[in-house]
Amino acid sequence: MSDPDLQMLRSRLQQSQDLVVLTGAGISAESGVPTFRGQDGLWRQYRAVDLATPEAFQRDPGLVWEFYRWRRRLLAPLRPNPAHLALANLEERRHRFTLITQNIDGLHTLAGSRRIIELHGNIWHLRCTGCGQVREDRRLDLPPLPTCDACGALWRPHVVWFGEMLDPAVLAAAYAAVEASDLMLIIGTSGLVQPAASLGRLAKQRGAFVAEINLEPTPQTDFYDLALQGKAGDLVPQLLLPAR
Ligand code: BV8
Ligand code: ZN
Repeated sequence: MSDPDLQMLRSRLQQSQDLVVLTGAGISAESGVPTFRGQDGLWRQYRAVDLATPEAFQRDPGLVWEFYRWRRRLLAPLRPNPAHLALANLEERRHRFTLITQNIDGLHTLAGSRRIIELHGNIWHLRCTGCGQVREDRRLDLPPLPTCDACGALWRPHVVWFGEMLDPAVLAAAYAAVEASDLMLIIGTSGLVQPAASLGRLAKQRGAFVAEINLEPTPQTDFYDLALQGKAGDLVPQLLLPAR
């Protein structure tokens, strides 16, 4: 990535009116969170795409809870990295900015971001399969099959599994932000999971300038205006933080 690209994108950011940012697992990689498809990929150990499904939970809720308890324990000591922090800092300076994330790790919230659309939910939130109540629960010693104290039914992670619809209100908010944007940054996502992967093209169709930040090209790169190759922890602060 040439510096002129970075400078050009920095000035576009300063001129833009409505910014939307979409993040994926790559923005949390430098915090120590395993990505889904990397060498230490989450899918490797667990074939997570077979476990993050309603069928797997129906078939063996204990195994699915074992997977999520393992991920919660892994995430608990991890902290936001400079990319998360730069986005939180930007939110303080820009009100017409929407952060959309595919990540369920909660690191954007920990970094201080408040206006976040969590497309796939949050691993620290539980939802009751009986009465539907949702609550935040950060305990690392959840029982093997946690049950709701109100109705006795099983809790499940309040995340969107493969084959499940996204919350329509969440999705509508994401579409609205993308359709209103004149600039979209897509950071650290392989662009393989739908419907998140189509948001960049939607922004492009609506006339926004779309830039991707990733270690490498993705199947979506050719549809975008610019691809900056490098680590999110390096590039995002250089892009977003006010010139010193
Ligand atoms: C839906 C929460 C309608 C759970 C997640 C067949 C049957 C059923 C469904 C489908 C099907 N075929 C297709 C589908 C649709 C399916 C889908 O897209 N499947 C894929 C696998 C093809 N989608 C769904 O099911 C969605 N719902 O469509 O509903 C419907 C209903 C019924 C039937 C059909 C359709 C729901 C999808 C949500 C799934 N839940 N997460 C949990 O995590 O436990 S998805 C999960 O995986 C993440 O949230 C994220 O979205 C995705 C992983 O992608 P990335 O974030 O991009 O991470 P990845 O590791 O892939 O890439 C990391 C990137 O970062 C890489 O590019 C790397 O180069 C880069 N990187 C690494 N380090 C750095 C970096 N970049 C910068 N700096 C670094 N340091
Ligand atoms: Zn309940």
